[in-house]
Amino acid sequence: MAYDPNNVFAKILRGEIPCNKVYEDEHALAFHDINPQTPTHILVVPKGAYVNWTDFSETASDAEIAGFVRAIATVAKQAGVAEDGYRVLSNAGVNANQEVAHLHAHIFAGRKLGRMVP
Ligand code: IU
Repeated sequence: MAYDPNNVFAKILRGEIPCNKVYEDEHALAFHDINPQTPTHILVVPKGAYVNWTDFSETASDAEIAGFVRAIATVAKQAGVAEDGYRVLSNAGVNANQEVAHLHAHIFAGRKLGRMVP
């Protein structure tokens, strides 16, 4: 799928739409989900223009990939949920109900989470 530069996370990255930012570095931006499903629900997005794991893994640099993964762990620690535990989830594609076509990882935390079910 071609990357749409007008997707909402692209607009957030460009500063055209505000977000409740919790973390930013060279490779990633993290902000609170606008419709939280758990007491802590943060989205981490890579700064590059990637739709999903396919184009990210095939075209991002190793530094971008490492930066994104590190940002997820850093955000969880910074949010104070690393000790008690959290869930990282990323929807990719239609069957997973990916709503925003810019790669992102959800961090869910702040309460006991149910078992993962498809
Ligand atoms: P999904 O993995 O693509 O299904 O999740 C997209 C998430 O982006 C979803 O949890 C929305 O609540 C969230 N979101 C947001 O935080 N800010 C927005 O402006 C929009 C969606 I549109």
